Amino acid sequence: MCMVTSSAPRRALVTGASSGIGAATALRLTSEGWQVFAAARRAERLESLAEQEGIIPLVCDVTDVDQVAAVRARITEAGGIDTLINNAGGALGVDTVAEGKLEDWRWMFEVNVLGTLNVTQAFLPMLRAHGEGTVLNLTSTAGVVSYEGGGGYNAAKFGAHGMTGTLRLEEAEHNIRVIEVLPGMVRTEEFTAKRLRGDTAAAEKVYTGVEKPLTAEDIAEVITHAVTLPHHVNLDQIVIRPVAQAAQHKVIRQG
Ligand code: 8X3
Repeated sequence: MCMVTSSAPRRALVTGASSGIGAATALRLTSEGWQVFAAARRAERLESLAEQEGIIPLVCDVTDVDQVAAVRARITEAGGIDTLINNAGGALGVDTVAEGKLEDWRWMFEVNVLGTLNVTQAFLPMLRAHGEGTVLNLTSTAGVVSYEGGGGYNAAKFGAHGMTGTLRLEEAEHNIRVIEVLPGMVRTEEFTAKRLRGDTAAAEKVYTGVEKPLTAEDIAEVITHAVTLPHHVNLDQIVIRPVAQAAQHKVIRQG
């Protein structure tokens, strides 16, 4: 078993790194001296990220077993990682359960649950061998509180939340720290627009009058803090909301 020394540079894989929280996290970690493997499906969006020193872009769909195996081979060659940040995920639709579309639910389960499983399984042996591994899963407040129209996203994030708890119990004996970050209302370029199928006007309304929704950079700062703490310190569940969102159903709007 290879133990880290305090002078060793930290190395992470961040999935879903081409935009939003993933991109902000990759940038923030590299600004703190980390080497970051930034994985995402869209090569063209990774290009600008790759201009930052310390970021190695890797094109990868987290739901594809062969692509994840290829990424693991590249990362193994390049010296491995000590930290896995499972950020890839997303929501599709705001239908009621009665009206929900099976294909939307399938996509949400694929990316939020099975993608996380796929990447985690691929990298656990490396993290175990490292001796002081960290897995950080980005779930959501939607993974612990249901809301109308949450449907498939609630179900998928509850799934990811459950899996994260199980992983923590199972991997503690391998000295792997498992952190769950559960953001509430975060305004990013893509999350709500994608969920509302490109209806940017409707997406804009979600944030109307909300003073200071969280930003991707806010979440990246919290993630960086959590993974930079001494390894024996596990912030096992971090719920983050803007002050204006006192609870899932209580959002303060001005005007
Ligand atoms: C996003 C939080 O409240 O839109 O993960 O479901 S919410």
